[in-house]
Amino acid sequence: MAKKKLNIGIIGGGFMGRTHSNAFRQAPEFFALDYQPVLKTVCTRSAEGAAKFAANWGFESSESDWRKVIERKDIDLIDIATPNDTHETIAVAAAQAGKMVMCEKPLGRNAAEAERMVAAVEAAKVPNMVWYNYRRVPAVTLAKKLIDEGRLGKIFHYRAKFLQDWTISADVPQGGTGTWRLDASVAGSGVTGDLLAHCIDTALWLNGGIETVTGATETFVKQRKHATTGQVADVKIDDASMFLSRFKNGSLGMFEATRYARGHKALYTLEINGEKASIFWDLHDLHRLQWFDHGDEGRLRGWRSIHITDGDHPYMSHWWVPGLQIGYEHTFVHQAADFIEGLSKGQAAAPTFRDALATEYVTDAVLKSAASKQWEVVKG
Ligand code: NAI
Ligand code: SOE
Repeated sequence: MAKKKLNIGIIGGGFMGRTHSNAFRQAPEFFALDYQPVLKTVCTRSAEGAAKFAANWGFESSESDWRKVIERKDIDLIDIATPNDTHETIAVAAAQAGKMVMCEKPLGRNAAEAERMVAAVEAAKVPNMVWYNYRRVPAVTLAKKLIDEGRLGKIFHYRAKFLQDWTISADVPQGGTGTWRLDASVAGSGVTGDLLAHCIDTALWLNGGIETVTGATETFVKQRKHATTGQVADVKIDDASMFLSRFKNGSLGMFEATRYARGHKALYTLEINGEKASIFWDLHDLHRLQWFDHGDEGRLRGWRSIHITDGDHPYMSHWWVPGLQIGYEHTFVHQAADFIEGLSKGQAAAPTFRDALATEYVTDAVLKSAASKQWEVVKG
């Protein structure tokens, strides 16, 4: 029987436009899906760039005005892979047009934008999802299963950091491709929304809600040239951000993100310490889950390095033979496949827009606390 078609319009043809295009191409090859994703159109700011991207990735057409994509009757799903300042407008318009919506993280530049996005998709009752892809690293998904099985027991500590070093030079501009992340009007915030948001999403998923936070941020380079105006302007994003938190389950959290950790390009690590066991994971070694089980026989007790390559591990039976690895791009393939499976089952795949709003409440509270120098209560 012919599969139902899922006609996709991707808005944005940069870094994430590529990971998403690859994901929708790969997902039906490796997962048994009821829907066949069809790359109908891609939209970027430049018509020439969009046409080139479309030819490269096998899209049927290209556009340079996202509104035209939303108006098209032959598009079922709008996938937003553009900078943060565009997420709300595109998502709300897409939902109001009755399209399914997938959106890159952070959902909005702040919780107020994200709330309006949640309201729009929920009013329209359209399937929706946010690309917090690190949940779908098989080792991280295994961590979730082990926690849910109660193998860690009561959780005491959650520790996460996301370290980079690409903005140390004062010559890096604000605004422009990639460097839009340094322009607060586009990004919303700095590393809080860009990097800590990933750590928070995973933490909320693995360890439940956060009640209160106390944070500190710093902007090390105070002025930078703006790529579009050519003028030197104050930098309004946070270059580094860290916070302590109290989770609803009684555990304590410690989080850090920076773009000033010389030598680190994307060091995302998390560690969870429970009464019975501990877990450690590192994005640079993404197919290993470090596991310490206090229930092991004393003589043999120690940190185990679980190599996530076996068919028993989450997602791995869909890939190669045991012993062989997968990587970063597969997290997006898993997310696309889960979204499509969710459509078949009539069940929303997480994180939905509402799930991602919880992350925005935490990032807003962190920034509020950095300004007030007080503990702040997280909304929600
Ligand atoms: P990028 O700068 O590489 O690409 C942005 C693309 O959006 C470009 O093709 C540009 O032409 C297009 N664009 C911008 N404004 C547009 C408009 N008004 N209409 C149509 N197209 C427009 O950006 P990147 O790195 O792909 O980031 C996009 C989003 O993905 C951001 O929200 C970012 O936070 C998120 N992201 C998420 C990652 C993850 O780990 N899940 C990794 C990297 C980015
Ligand atoms: C920034 O360099 C960045 O690309 C973030 O925008 C992503 O969300 C993160 O996954 C990797 O780093």
